[in-house]
Amino acid sequence: REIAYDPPAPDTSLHVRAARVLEANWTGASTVPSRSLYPHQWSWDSAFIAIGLRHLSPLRAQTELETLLAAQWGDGRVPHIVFNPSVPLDAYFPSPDFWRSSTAGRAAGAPRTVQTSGIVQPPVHALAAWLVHCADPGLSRARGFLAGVYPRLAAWHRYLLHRRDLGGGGLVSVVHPWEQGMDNSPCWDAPLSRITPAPARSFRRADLDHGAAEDRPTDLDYGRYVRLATDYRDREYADGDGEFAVEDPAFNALLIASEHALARIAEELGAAGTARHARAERLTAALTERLWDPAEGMFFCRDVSGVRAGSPGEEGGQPGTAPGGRPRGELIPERSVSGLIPLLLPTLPRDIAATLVRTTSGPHFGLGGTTRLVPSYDLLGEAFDPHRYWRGPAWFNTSWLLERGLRLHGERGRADALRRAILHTADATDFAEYVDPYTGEACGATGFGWTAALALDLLH
Ligand code: 9WN
Repeated sequence: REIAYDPPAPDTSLHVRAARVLEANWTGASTVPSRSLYPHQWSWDSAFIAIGLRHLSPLRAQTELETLLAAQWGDGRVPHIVFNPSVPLDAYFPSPDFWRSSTAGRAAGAPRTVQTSGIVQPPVHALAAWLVHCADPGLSRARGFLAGVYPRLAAWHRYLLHRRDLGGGGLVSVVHPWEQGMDNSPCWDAPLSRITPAPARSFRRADLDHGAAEDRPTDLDYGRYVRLATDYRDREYADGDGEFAVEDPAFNALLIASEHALARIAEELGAAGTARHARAERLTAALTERLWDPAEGMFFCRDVSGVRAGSPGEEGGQPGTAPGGRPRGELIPERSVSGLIPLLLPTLPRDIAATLVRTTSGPHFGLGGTTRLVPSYDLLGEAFDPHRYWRGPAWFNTSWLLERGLRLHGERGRADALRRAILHTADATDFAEYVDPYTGEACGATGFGWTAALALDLLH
């Protein structure tokens, strides 16, 4: 006689489902952002993923960061993609044969054993390493985790501060929209318009095999991305001569947050963190000086393409400064979520933090009113499109960063509401890559790595 068997109800809590996404995207030494769209290791994705993974497996979280840092170049840059050699070349564009890291990157010290891209992404890594350590200090100490990653993280920050101060005013510039991570943000429209696109027939986009064309960057955008990356590669990834250089608020704010984290890591390792905290302070002052717009109540990008660092301003002014003491280059008048992210900085002047909170909930971003999560771009901006990638949709990493910022600056009610909205939307969309900021409708891939990881982090 058959025994009646009542299987237990499947455990489908958000926690369990997020853990399953991270399990499914784990490749053995790192996690892919998405099995379909992004089948390799991405730099800032890995940092966010490690922040969530630490709650499931501190060992895997440590490994995630160690794998990425093992692909670091001799000059200190951490590449934005580490390619998985077992994935077919045509699964993602641009593939290793485009970047040619082991040949074109030789002068900059690209590794010989792994293939990588030659550009970078926002430096969230020291912050992630510190948070991963804190999840299990015993395991971290036993494995010498921080001692192993510290010199690599220090070299990474050194690369950015020494080779990428292209505006000459102490901040780091990105040389490609992919570096900042918000690929087709309207902030890049003006500086990109000067770039002659590579002919459409010279490359084949793989993203359109998996993503809807109307949710992705356009072919014209891609032509320009390809041109910029090709030129950088053909200069053997030497910094300083490119046609595109922009100081971005989020990229620099993440560097500052990571520099504070690096100070803590140094202290944990028995060294002094004072000089690093002081450097983070100086960077915060430069960020405010160069990118804050008091009239608009937020930070903006500064286009420093063509401004040569180290060349004194006319009439012998300071590098990075025009006669009269004004910073050189122009602010780009587009409101991006990037301009709110400095809220995450602990020592931001109080009035600036308070203004940023107001801007976040005002008509341009609508948080707590018309929008569920923070849109990537100005709701009232001419280029706003609720579905097109970084031109309006809400993303989970930026909302997570703002949740931290709101909490840090004592905005508990708003932080709690944003936390609930992030968890609800991650749950309802099967961990979407990005969503319509008004309706929460899923766009792009589902089962997306950092969405699952950051939801997990907020559950703890
Ligand atoms: C180019 C992986 C990455 C993210 C970026 C996001 C997108 C790549 C692409 O995917 O960029 O790096 O092919 O569109 O814009 O932020 O890191 O998830």
